[in-house]
Amino acid sequence: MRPELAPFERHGLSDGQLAAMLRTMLLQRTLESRGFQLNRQGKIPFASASEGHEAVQAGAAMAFRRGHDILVPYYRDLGLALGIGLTAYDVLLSLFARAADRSGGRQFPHHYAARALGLQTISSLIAAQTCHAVGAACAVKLRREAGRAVLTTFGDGATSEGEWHEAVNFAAVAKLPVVFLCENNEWAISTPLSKQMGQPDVYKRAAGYGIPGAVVDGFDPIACYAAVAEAMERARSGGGPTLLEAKCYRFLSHTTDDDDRTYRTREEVAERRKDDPVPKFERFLIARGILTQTDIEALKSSVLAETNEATDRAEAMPYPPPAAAFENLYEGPWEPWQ
Ligand SMILES: Cc1ncc(C[n+]2csc(CCOP(=O)(O)OP(=O)(O)O)c2C)c(N)n1
Ligand SMILES: [Mg+2]
Repeated sequence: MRPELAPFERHGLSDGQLAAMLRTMLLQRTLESRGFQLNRQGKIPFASASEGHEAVQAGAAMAFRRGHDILVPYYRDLGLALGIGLTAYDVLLSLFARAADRSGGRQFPHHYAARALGLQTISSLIAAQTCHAVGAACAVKLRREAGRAVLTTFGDGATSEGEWHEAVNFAAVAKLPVVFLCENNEWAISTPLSKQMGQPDVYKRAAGYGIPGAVVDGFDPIACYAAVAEAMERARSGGGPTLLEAKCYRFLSHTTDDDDRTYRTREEVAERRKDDPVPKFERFLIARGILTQTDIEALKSSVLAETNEATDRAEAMPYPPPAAAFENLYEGPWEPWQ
């Protein structure tokens, strides 16, 4: 007989929500390797990597209230975007830069936007999004939009930028409804954490701004959900900003344009892979009797089928016509974030 497992704290998440988080994590991983494959086949110029960030993003997405909250993410947030409703087809249209992409094929790959989902367009400039998020939170407060909060994400490297400090400070002074979530993966391209900051904990800086700060295991989607849900609820109910830090790791190169073998050892990466959050969460859900191995195989087949179908459909779509390069620049009828 199997020994009884100690009960786990599910923070109100149903079995269906736990399974949905795993599906998002699996879809993220499948879509991401599709991006790398398409790049190596010469079909797309570029793709980002987010392996190692699946748990924090699936947890954060589950804490986001679609239709109410605003998400101001960064380029490594594929799983967060999927978790709040972006589709595999949207992602592939972005990678293939087709006319049907929401930006008309003109944004950088993995720089999504979807107004209906509350997903604000991504800025490539490190930390710039934290100021955009504070602006959005300021608008929410001035308009007295009750029950609405802004979630913004960034890497460890972004916390060295002046804009990051200005954003957190302004939000703290004005008590804005915003949550700052650092996805600390220990690297900023080739710069290790030890060359980025004098001590390794980003969340401790919260004290310097007079706001709550907390750290969470970024490989545990339930813990990440709980931390983000609590901070978002504080923001929605007038309690002001929070600085969260999720400790995770980047398993792949920075992007398809980078080769991490030039600056970190294979041993380091292999060691961190032992804690890979995706198989870890699969094992957890099986051990708790929430899913069976067969259920997980079915989920994997379904995300692969979805990715294959979206790849073929997006690839068959036309590029924007050359004249479209001049549309939506200076005048004419256009809406931001379309
Ligand atoms: C202002 C600015 N400086 C430099 C860059 C080049 N750059 C792109 S990603 C990156 C590393 C960012 O690292 P981190 O914030 O830890 O996020 P991660 O990519 O590790 O998730 C840098 C330096 C940039 N995009 N913008
Ligand atoms: Mg980093």
